[in-house]
Amino acid sequence: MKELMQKLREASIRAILESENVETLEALRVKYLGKKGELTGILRQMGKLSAEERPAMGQLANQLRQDIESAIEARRNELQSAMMEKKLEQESIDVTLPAEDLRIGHKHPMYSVLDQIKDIFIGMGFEIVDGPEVELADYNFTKLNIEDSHPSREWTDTFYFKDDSSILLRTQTSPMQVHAMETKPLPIRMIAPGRVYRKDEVDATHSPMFHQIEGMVIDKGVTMADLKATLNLVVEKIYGEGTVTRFRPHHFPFTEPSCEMDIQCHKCGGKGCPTCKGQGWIEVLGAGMVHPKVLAGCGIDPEVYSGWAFGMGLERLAMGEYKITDLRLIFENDVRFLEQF
Ligand code: 2NL
Repeated sequence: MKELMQKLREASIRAILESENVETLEALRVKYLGKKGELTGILRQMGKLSAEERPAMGQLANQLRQDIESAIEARRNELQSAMMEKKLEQESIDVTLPAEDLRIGHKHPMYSVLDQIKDIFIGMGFEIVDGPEVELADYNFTKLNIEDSHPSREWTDTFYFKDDSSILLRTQTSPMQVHAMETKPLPIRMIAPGRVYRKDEVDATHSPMFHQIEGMVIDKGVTMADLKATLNLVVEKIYGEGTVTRFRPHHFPFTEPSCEMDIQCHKCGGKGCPTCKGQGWIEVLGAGMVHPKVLAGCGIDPEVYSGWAFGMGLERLAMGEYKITDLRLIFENDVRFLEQF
């Protein structure tokens, strides 16, 4: 029995030292020390021994168990630290390797023109107002003196949320000025840029979603002279000093009188060229004196206060500024397009 144990000691210690990973090591533990293991097998035979022999053999067996256990433990530690070392080696970072190229994005051309316009108006003391794209028809149409039968209210033109045409996607940014007149203390100097929606089929010049910027001033004694002077200053900042403008009579339900402003073509100086389509003039915005009915409807006394307002499409401005010929390019967000600005 002593010999059996000596053989087991030699065989097990060797196998433990030669084991290559913790899984094999665990299998060895079961093989030698498990319930059906080899040492247990030997201990079972203790019954055959005499009472004198038994204690010494028992002690030997216990010693062997302890030695095998500590050999397993020692090998386990060795294997684990080797594994850790290998892992650390694999995960080490070579800080001298060249870094991956970071693709840094940049401003969308729409936001370049928008930010430019914002800066101009902020410089003149205007406030920038943001607001909801889902509106009540009351704010989008009625309070702007747009009558019930106006074509822009048609189901074919406007995105409505309800059968009764009471809630819609705003078709212009004017509801923002209505909210401002109803809630802000006077005087008001504000611009309201944002998305607007109309049921248009997509083509090179139309999109069901586009951007507008509207502006408004309400104060005592505001006249058409303020409108012209301010807007002249704005286009000079955008198109350069000395830019010639003209104001043509027009009609909007929410302003009276109303006008459209053209700039003399900055390309040909008014002679007529492809940029101005041979006209010599380029239409840039619509404007007018806020209609007394609109003021009164927002709780402002038109006998005391007056105001001017304007509205313009941002896409057309961006397309002109960056020579973009197809509106769809602005919304596709293809990096090959965006990278050019
Ligand atoms: C255009 C013309 C315009 C306004 C918008 C406005 C808003 C209120 C009262 C009065 Cl609350 N006016 N906005 C005024 C004149 C013209 O837009 O061609 N937009 C693209």
